[in-house]
Amino acid sequence: SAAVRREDYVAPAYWVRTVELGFDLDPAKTRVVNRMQLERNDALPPQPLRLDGEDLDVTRVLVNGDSVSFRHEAGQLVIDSVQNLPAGPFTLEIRNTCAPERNTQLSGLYTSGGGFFTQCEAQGFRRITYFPDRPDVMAVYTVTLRADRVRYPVLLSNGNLVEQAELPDGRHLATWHDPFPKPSYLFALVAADLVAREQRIRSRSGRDHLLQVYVRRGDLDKTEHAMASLIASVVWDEARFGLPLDLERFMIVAVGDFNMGAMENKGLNIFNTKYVLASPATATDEDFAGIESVVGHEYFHNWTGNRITCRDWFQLSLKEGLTVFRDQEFSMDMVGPAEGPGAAAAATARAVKRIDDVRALRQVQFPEDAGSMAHPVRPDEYVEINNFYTPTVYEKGAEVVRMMQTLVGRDGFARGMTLYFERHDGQAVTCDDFAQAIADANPGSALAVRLEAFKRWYAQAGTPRLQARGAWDAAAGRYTLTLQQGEATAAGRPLRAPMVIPLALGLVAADGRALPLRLAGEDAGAPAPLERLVVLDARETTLVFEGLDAAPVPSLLRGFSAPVLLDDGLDDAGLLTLLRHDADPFNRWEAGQRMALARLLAAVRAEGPVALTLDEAYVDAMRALLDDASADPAFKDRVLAVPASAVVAAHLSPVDPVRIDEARQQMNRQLARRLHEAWLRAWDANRVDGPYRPDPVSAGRRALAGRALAMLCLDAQATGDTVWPGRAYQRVKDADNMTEGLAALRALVDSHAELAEPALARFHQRHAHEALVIDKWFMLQALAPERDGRVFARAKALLKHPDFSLRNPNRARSLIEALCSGNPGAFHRADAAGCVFWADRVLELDAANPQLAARMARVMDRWRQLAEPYRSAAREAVARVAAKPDLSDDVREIVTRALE
Ligand code: HT7
Ligand code: ZN
Repeated sequence: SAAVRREDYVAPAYWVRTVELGFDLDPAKTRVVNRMQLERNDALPPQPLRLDGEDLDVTRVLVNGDSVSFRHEAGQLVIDSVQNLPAGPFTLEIRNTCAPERNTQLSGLYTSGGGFFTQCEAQGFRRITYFPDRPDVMAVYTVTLRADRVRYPVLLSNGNLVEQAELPDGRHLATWHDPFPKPSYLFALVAADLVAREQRIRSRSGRDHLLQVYVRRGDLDKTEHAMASLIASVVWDEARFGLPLDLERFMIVAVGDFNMGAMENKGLNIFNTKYVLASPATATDEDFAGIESVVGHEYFHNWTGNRITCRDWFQLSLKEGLTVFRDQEFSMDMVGPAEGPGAAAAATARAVKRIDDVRALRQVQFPEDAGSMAHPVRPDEYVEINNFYTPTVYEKGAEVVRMMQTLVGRDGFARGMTLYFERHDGQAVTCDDFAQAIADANPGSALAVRLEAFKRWYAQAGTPRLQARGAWDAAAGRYTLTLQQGEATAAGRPLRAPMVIPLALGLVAADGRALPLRLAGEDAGAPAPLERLVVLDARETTLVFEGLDAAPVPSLLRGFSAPVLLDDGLDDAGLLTLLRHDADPFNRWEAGQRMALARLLAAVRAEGPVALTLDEAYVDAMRALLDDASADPAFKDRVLAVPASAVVAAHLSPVDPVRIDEARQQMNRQLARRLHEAWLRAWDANRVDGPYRPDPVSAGRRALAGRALAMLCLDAQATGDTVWPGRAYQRVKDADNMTEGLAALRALVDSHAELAEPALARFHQRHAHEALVIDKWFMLQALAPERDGRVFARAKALLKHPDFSLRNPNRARSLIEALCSGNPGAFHRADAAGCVFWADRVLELDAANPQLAARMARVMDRWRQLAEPYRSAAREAVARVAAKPDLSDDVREIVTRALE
């Protein structure tokens, strides 16, 4: 289909005020009766009524009780006669059927594990019934579900349960009413054989609520953490933003077949099982953290997304960027407070959360911004909206909101949120409306005075580059810092105008002192701060600091205060100063990563075979940190992680993924060898005793112990030692929690130990009935560092494993996505076999589930930047996919953009 453009927005020609939906649920043929109260939008001239519909059979259309004629045009059902009706309300009744069991796209109404589930965002409601399926049409829904009582004992929809009854034919019914007007994408129903964990809570405001987490029988013991996360989310949103739960009942339902992580349907969130089910035996620390954050994210949407929704899909970041920001803040506050007592103690743990978020941004969003799918946070056009649920809209969008908070302060931002709800509660609005509310609540702030320029963050694609160079005048005690904005990374889309960049900075002396930041012209007698926020809004800014008694090392972009690529030109000496002394833990981590990156880049860029030799300065610095008993274990773990391939690739042109992988592996092997004694000490010092708890302190210790074990096994592979692989194998057998068991298995698999095979077999046997654990088993093998083509061959062979299925999105991702996008060193091959594998899978998937296929297709976004022979292999594979005549719009948009 043709592209939809943001500038073409027009308000809907008809409003839908109420919807009564009746469902006779049957997997083969579900009957839907859809009775709507409509009104013409009298701001527009009278025109035919157009309703979206996809893969439906319509049986009857009645207007005010009378049959009317209709036609089908471009995926819509068109009724011409209503334009002759008076502008007042009229009733439209549509009867149609759909086939849930044949719905392999998992969009609309589908079956999974013997139950019925829905997914309506972005445009799935039109696959259930005919409707103006756009977010600015908000209606009040009443839904009646009828289904077999034994097979589907639980019948759920949005809002409150108003009626339940037995029917004579072995069926039963339930009627639900949602008093809040909502867009169709927030509609949901579930009919299945489920059980629920329940919890009654009383909120701060004194209202009682029932919280429920529905899962399949047998999974109830894995719902405690999801429920605890939900309760914490309710408490946090009320405390931090004054936003209470507005429903008597809030339900979460887990389903095994799901295209994404979860969905915020009003009062009835539907979740991928991956983000609900957790027990110490089946879920890792990372899974526990993921559940907390996704449960929070969907819950927070109740205000930012549901109460105030998007006017059109170009505004997606209005709800997604803001809600990611909110879930990041929630997870960080759960680690420890930002202000008041306990804040100092929590600072490093909070920084680790920020480090993890920034790592994710750099690994997925920065590459997106530099590839064929680069788009602004508020895109200008799309063919298939599902392709724009991207790291740019989500994670970069969250950075944009974070910058707003940085510019107006935490309290100012909370005031802005309050104003946003005062102005827009119950409406469908735009990103501009949000930014305006935050600015208007903070008149005179750094945001308000530059609002128009700041909004370029919504409009311009690409990651801005920022260059910083300093000049030190020892005699005058003066340091001059010149900051220049460069072109953004987005291919063919130069940065059109300078961005507003909040730059948090400090100056650090070689002896570790934080130097006072007195700008030229400021009162020399007044105390100067040790950290400042400078707002850059020009192509070039010069800052002059005076009164310094020592040469400073600039610590810029503290806490990653803006999503830019910073080039500060620091050498090893400067980076070592920051690594050791910076008051900002984020920049300490950054300095360590920059040192590692410089070594990787040098090895990859050098002529001839990759030969990386780590120097004493770097090894000593890493050893000192690893042995520093006062340093936080999670922080050490993050500093000692070798930068990801995507992060290295961002600095290279062309990109040779195999050389990058080789350099990374060599670096890991040398860290394993040269820090052997320190890894032994880290292993001993970070054992976690007592029952498993997923708190950040014990998770940090487990992370570092797991890294130590991996390093010791890697080194054992080089020295022929059998003790450490033996210990790891024992752990796979004995560990009482998945974090430690999986880390041990990974240590064996990643080091290509002989014991890897029996360990994999044991692990599989032990967890054969836990789908989410078997996903990990597939993923771990697909992500192993390549050696002589063995990892690729294994991944290919795993396609034929009886547990593998392309139909289940989690399983497909665990093997295909892990190999193709998570393991560039194994995927890119001189014989092009990886690209052939990719094209075959994308085509196979596209026939069943285009949304998922399109996500897999994104692997090739940056094929143009690849070095030969990988580039030609990739181009050929993309062209082969593009040449398929009946390709979905989803995949076609991705591959067409890749070839443009
Ligand atoms: N708002 C949701 C986004 C979404 C989605 C979820 C599940 C399956 C398909 C989907 N398409 C879009 C999830 C969120 O961001 O909270
Ligand atoms: Zn979301």
